[in-house]
Amino acid sequence: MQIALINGPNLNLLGKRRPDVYGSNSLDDIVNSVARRANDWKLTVWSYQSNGEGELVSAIQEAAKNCSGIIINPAAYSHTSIAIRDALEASELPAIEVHISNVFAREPFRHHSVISAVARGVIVGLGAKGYVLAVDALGHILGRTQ
Ligand code: CA2
Repeated sequence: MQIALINGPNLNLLGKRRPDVYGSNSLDDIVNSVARRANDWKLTVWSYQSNGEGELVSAIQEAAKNCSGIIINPAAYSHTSIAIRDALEASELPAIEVHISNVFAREPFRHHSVISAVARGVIVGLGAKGYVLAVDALGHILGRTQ
């Protein structure tokens, strides 16, 4: 059984800029830690990052065909993208929305996510660890055992 890990715009810069906000882990570090934790649940991971909204919509449609759940950090599109929200809803997959930073402690425009209503759960402000916790959430939701 496979899960998708989908990351949105600028998250390819993780570890290279703004460690004060987003920590020092690179996206590769995060993908590796998600894959390791997923392996404990006998899950494999398909990982995808894009800076483009349409590409992210296509990735979600791809995940709907090949995966049983989604971990997604839509990044700035969390606050604006009805297209990503609609794609997630259409996928009918359990999705965990992850934000590395505590968006509620930041600018007001980050306080609302249009994605959260179609996510099964949301993990906010726990740094890169949030992605690993999202694997555990999906493991439980998918009825897997470790
Ligand atoms: O906290 C999160 O995970 C966010 O989804 C990150 C987004 C931001 O727009 C959301 O409000 C909250 C931004 C990702 C940008 O990532 C960077 C990484 C390194 C350097 C600069 C940006």
